[in-house]
Amino acid sequence: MRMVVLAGGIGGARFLRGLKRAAPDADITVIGNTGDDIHLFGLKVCPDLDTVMYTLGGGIDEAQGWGRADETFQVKAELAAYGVGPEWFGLGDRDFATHIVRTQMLGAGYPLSAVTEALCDRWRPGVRLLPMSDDRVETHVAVELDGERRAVHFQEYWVRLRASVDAHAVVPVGAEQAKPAPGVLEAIAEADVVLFPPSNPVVSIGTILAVPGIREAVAEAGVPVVGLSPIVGNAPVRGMADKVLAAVGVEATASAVARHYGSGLLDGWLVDTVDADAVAEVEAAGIRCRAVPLMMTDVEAAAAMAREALALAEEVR
Ligand code: GDP
Ligand code: FO1
Ligand code: CA
Repeated sequence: MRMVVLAGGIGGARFLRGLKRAAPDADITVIGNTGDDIHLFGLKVCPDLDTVMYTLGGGIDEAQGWGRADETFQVKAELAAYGVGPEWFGLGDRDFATHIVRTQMLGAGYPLSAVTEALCDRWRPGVRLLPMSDDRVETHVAVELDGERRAVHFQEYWVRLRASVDAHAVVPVGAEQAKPAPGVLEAIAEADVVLFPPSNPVVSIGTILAVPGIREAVAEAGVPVVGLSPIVGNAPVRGMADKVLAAVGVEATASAVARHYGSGLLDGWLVDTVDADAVAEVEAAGIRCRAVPLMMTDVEAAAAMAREALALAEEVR
């Protein structure tokens, strides 16, 4: 079975690990969010692609959910000794190597999709990992700081400001001009099922869908599109989804997120058992809905979620 998964970082990666266990023979293409990407110290950093690659390839820091296991921070300390920042972003030594290889290949003229494939030759994630686009897209967040309205990079909003101020707007800068990376539209058109893992609906899946052609391809694929709620008990399991949902005028509830995607895109939606009350509301919006456990406490729990998503896809097919 050919599966396409639109993924952000941690939520996407942990779900994918479960999906691989639930469907070991599936042919899985992951369309990764690159709106979180940031240029630091002359290097291109792709947090969501790397989180998927390291998680599926066995190199992730499990507790943290991003970055490398057994990481050290000597380069960061040396940069700080030179007074070279930003000091608020923690790039580890092992992780630095990934960004050096990526930046070197980009400089030699390879597109990000080819670079990602080359990095995956080492990590063997067991899925085809495609960036949503080879073109530069950068998510910026409009905030008010010291009484002044300004836009900050998404990483600055999340890592430096810890989403402590309201997000007034979220803008995927460059998305309108971006083209889907080679293979993205083809994978969607050839898929037997499209899955939205419990990734951030605004700054992960929303950004991928903002690349012209991708939303349309998913809506017109003519196969089941099933999503899993990243909101459990009216709050994100982790991260700042509540803040960025507010910026787009959507309540942080499992039901509101499903209705935000809408029945034009989604055929099925899974909510956590604590949100069973949301089922009727989602179904009234024309989206088949089930309440099942949605906490990815370990790989087996994520695999059980993947099985439920695939079962729901068969129900709506
Ligand atoms: P990020 O790029 O690292 O932020 O990762 P994603 O965008 O892929 O996923 C972030 C979302 O995953 C957050 O909104 C979380 O609420 C959600 N999430 C994380 N862990 C879990 C979990 O165990 N269950 C569910 N349902 N959602 C989760
Ligand atoms: N998240 C943090 O909270 N602090 C960091 O210093 C940090 C560094 C970092 C470096 C590489 C990488 O791939 C991810 C990193 N993250 C860090 C995670 C990242 O900022 C976010 O979790 C995702 O981009 C959110 O979608
Ligand atoms: Ca992300």
